[in-house]
Formats: sequence, structure tokens, C-alpha cells
Amino acid sequence: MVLTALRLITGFIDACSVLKCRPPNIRNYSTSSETIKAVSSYIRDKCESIVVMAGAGLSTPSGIPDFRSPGTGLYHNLQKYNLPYPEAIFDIQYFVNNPMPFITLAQELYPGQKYRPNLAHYFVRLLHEKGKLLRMYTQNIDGLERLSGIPGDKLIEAHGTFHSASCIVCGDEHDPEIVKQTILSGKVHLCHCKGYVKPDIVFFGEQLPAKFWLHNLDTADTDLLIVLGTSLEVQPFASICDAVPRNTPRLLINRELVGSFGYRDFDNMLVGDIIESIRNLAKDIGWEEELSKLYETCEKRST
Ligand code: CNA
Repeated sequence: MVLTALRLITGFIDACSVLKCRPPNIRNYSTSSETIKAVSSYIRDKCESIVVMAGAGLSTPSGIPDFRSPGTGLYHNLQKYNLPYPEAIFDIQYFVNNPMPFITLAQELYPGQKYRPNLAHYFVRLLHEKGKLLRMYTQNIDGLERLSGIPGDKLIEAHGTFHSASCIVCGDEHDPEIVKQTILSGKVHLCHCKGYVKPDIVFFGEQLPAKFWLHNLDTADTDLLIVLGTSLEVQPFASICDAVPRNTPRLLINRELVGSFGYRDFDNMLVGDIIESIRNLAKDIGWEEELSKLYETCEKRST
């Protein structure tokens, strides 16, 4: 009891000293050319181990709605599934009783069907090709990072993937291609134990893949954190952002300010549309032509 009280008091004192330490221009962000120039020369000349965090905003330019944007967000458009509440579509208890809403959504989202990676995905691939990408952590389940050619060992799909599939009862792995064909034909794949098989998308009530915890090592080793298109509202994913040491620069590329961005001395923000920001950044780094070429070559080949 005494120990708990002491912990509460010291926690409160810590929080106060952090607040006092904040620079007066807290939450200062800009799209100024100085910001882009400073970050771009750092990326070009110094960075060797960049960690990228991504969310639904990375894929909206590919045509996949995010969850929360009013009017266009996925949660706003789920009425057709007759769900008791929007998050039920990713709720494992709900899935056991009624798998069809997820099956219908999965038909839409299955990688390689309808949606293609955009310029921002190829920017991350370029970071990899330049030997500067330590790891990409994504919340997205659309598989567009893989489709853009970011290799599996550089990629942590923290909220799961359509790339593998398993039984929700016995855990047995199933051939993802067969599961895909069953789902595309509008059915649920059944395991030999009679349990439902689903792609390894992480539902509410399920564990994140063990690889996610690699971020404890990666955040200590990184020289720059780039955050792309996320509200940083979903935990534990969002915590990666704060696990990076305070003297490691962080760059947010998003429509609005999110998470703890703006509270650190080495925070940078490019506020606005992700594609426009990436284009400007690539231009200042001197990679504009190379990025366009990579994007055009890969997308022409695969369309
Ligand atoms: P979110 O909470 O919907 O936030 C998205 C963020 O991106 C918001 O801050 C938007 O303002 C911003 N944004 C959207 N479009 C753009 C753009 N064009 N340029 C710049 N910024 C933009 O989504 P999060 O990823 O933060 O939330 C995590 C959820 C969403 C995870 O569980 C995901 O699995 C889930 N999700 C994934 C997908 C996908 O796989 N593509 C789609 C929808 C939701």
C-alpha cells in the first residue's frame, strides 16, 4: 500500500518535471522548406538505420479508406454488414458466431486484387535499396508493403497479414492460397478440427505476432524514426514512437499532428497529404527521379 502510494507520488513528480522541461514552442510544426531541407540532408548523408512506422493513411492514396476519417473512413462505411458496433468486424468472439462480415471485407482487401502500392510505399522500398532501412512496422493489413517489394525480414506486419492463415481453434497453419480461394468464393475455410480458418490478421482479443517485440531492439539502434499516416491511437503499436530515445530525430508525415509529436526537441513534421510530402522530401534528398522511375517500372510491370 505504502509502496503503491510512493510509486504514484514519484510518477507524478516525473510527469511534472517532463512538463516543465518542454520547450516553449511545444507542438511546433511546419511544412517549411527548411524543415524538409534539414531532414532530407540528414537522410541522404547520415542515416543508416531508419525505422518506419505506418498506418492506414499510407494506403488512402491507393484507394483504401482509413478507419476514422469522418465520412470516408472504414468504420463509417460498415452499415452494410449490419454489425452491432463497427469494431465487431475484427472481434474474434463475433467472428466465431458470424464470420461473414469479415469474409466480405477480406474479399475486398485481399492483396493483389484491387489495390496497388503508391509512391510512399516505394519511398520506403527506396530507403531499403539505399541500405538505410532498419525496419518497417506497419499496422496495415492490406499487404501493399510486400507488394511494393519491401522484403519480409525488413517488415513487421504488427496487426497481421493475409500472407499466412491458421485455424482459430487448433492453431494449425493452412495454405494461404487455398484459404484465399475459399474466401474469394464467399465461404469460410474449415480446418480438419472443424474450426474456422482465417488469414493471420490480428483481431481484438488476439496476441500481436512475436516479431513485433523486436521494436525494443530496433528503437535503441535507429538514427531516425519516420511515422507515416497514422493517428497513433492504437496500442501497443503507438508506443514504438515513444520508445525511441529522446535525442533520436523523429519525422511525422501526416495530415494532422498526432501522438507525442511536437513535444521533443528533435521532432519534425510534414503536415499535409502524404504523397505531396513524400514527393517534396524525395526531391530535396535528390531521389525524385529515381523514386519516380522505381514506381513507374514496378507498377507498369504489375498492371
Ligand atoms: P487511423 O486511425 O484511421 O488514422 C489514419 C491517419 O492517417 C489519420 O491521422 C489521417 O489523418 C491520416 N491520413 C489519412 N489519409 C492521409 C493522407 N492521404 N495523407 C496524410 N495523412 C493521411 O488509422 P491507423 O492506422 O492509425 O489505426 C490503426 C488501425 C487502422 C490498425 O488496426 C489498422 O489495421 C487499421 N486499418 C488498416 C487499413 C489498411 O490496411 N490499409 C485500413 C484501415 C484501417
